[in-house]
Amino acid sequence: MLSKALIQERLQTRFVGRKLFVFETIDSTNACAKTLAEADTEEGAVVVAEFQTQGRGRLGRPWEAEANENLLFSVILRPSIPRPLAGLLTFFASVAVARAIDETGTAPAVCKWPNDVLLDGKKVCGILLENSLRGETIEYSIVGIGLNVNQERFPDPLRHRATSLRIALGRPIDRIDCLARVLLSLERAYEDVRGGDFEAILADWTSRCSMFGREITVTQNNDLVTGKAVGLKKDGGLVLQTPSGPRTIYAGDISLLPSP
Ligand code: BT5
Repeated sequence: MLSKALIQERLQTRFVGRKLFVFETIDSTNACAKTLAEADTEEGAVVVAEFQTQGRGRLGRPWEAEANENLLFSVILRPSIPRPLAGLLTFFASVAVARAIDETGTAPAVCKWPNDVLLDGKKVCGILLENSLRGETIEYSIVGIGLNVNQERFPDPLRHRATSLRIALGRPIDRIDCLARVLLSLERAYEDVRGGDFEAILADWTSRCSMFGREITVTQNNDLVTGKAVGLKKDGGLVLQTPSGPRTIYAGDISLLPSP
């Protein structure tokens, strides 16, 4: 079981996770972190739960994870970066999680635009970034992370699309050790980006992404855009070469089309 004392014993961070809230069951760690951030809780505070009754992804989609098997947590950050860079925090979190996953001995973790981390072509982690913007600045950012750790089976329709560290490695993983690694990785990566320099993060993210040079489809609400993924803009926009010219996409879900 995850306990505050055991987690704090293993933490190697300076500030991330030093203020820690651990729940058995909660609606959503992101919702809780948001309430705490509104009440001026400090940067680096982390909310962890063993189970979420309303775990959420983007656009109100559910995040489903068995109790006591996974990592479900949210980090409060207060980066002093200009508003147009706010969306880049998703890339920072993806890269930080991917680096921590690599340390467990898996094949290199892959990043999928905009907010997924994959192992063996399946989603092992989803990230939900929720920013509170005031004028031109970011008041706070909540980085919500759902990492599948020891769950061995996923219900339909996730069965063929989700995986866990345990499935990838063929052995159970110490969740406290894993959480401590991810929080340390987040803190280290944050040192780079808190002042607005995302260059190294975007380079790492791009090197972990398998879609460039391939035909993909992006679904955005009811809009469907198909084209070749050619690059990532400095603000995180995905550039597609479409039959009607280049297009930059900022939100949506991508799927790779089969190679011809
Ligand atoms: C995400 O959204 O991938 C972001 C998920 C963030 C979850 C964390 S858990 C801690 C924190 N507190 C919260 O309330 N949320 C965050 P999106 O890209 O919209 O993907 C959601 C989709 O992923 C769902 O519609 C499912 O298809 C799929 N999915 C749900 N649970 C999954 C799981 N355990 N593993 C893999 N895929 C899953």
